[in-house]
Amino acid sequence: MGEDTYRVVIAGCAGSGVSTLANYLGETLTGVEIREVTIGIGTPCAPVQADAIVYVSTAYPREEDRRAVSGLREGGRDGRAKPRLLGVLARADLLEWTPGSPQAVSAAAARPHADLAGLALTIGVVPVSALLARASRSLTMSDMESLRRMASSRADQGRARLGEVWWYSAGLFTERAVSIERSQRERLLGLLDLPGIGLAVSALRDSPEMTLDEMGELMRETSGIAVIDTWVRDSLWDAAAARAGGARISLERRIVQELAAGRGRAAAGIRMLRRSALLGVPWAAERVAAGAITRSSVLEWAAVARREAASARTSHQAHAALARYRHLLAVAENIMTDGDAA
Ligand SMILES: Nc1nc2c(ncn2[C@@H]2O[C@H](COP(=O)(O)OP(=O)(O)OP(=O)(O)O)[C@@H](O)[C@H]2O)c(=O)[nH]1
Ligand SMILES: [Mg+2]
Repeated sequence: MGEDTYRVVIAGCAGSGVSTLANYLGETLTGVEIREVTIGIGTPCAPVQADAIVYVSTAYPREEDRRAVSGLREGGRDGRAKPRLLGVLARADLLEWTPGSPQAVSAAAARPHADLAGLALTIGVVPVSALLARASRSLTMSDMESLRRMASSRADQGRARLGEVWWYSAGLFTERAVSIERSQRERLLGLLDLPGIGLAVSALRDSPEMTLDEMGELMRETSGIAVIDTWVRDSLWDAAAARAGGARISLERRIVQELAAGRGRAAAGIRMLRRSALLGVPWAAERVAAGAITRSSVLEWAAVARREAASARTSHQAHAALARYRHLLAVAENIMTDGDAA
């Protein structure tokens, strides 16, 4: 793995939901290699090199899951710090869902299952529906049109919100939900699965005016994916900062040597150091921050990073925090210069 490559590994047993989550991350993260690792039953997990690892668990982790997690914990990145490791309880939309029930699905409802899986695996586990997270980005106007047609087919009957027989299985849905084309039934099942379609139709029965954007937002909210988005970007940001911290220390050492040997051109060296302070990664904190970025907010983050550098317990953490601090100072300086120029 090269200096400029960042890698996130999505690991889990076959069929656990690895590819759906990996595809979501591949679609939403730029400049990162997403690698899937399938854990075999009975074979030890080979060490992986990554900046962050997401372990996809089922509700009841088995022996091979436990073995894989402890193997992955030992992994490193070219002898650097250990990658961060987070557990995900996949297909969380299905866990508390009962076919035919009017109860709304949500990944959050699977929280107790995730906690139990976390206890078994001895890592933090968050419930996520990667399927609904992907759907939130790929639903189209014609999907909305189909969902609307299904919602309006019984809107006037005043019975249970999802009382039709086809809510009991994907097979029944494919055969019986005839208010929309068969190809659309199949597409919706692939995109949302039955719980997701039920959620969308219920929402439209409650709020017929709902827009495509609002539906996307509902799916994203229900999917619980925001926790993963934040965690992955934070992990990458830390990895980028630690690398930059290491690189900068060798640059500083070189400049000091040059100066000591009387060959130094201090001004050029300092310019180089200042330029190297900026981390050009898309997941840098100030790029993903919500709201306006002002010089004072950036300086506040810098102060936090400085405190973290002072209280770091490992040299890896110290390098990362110091690099974050310098990056944020450079960002603040840029904001100031841009402001002066305006
Ligand atoms: N309802 C629901 N289904 C999901 C979710 N994630 C994955 N699935 C479905 O579960 C099945 C397996 O998902 P994959 O993501 O392909 O799992 P995998 O671990 O890559 O599986 P293999 O490559 O076959 O080992 C597919 O039919 C997916 O559509 C989810 O969040 N919710
Ligand atoms: Mg797969």
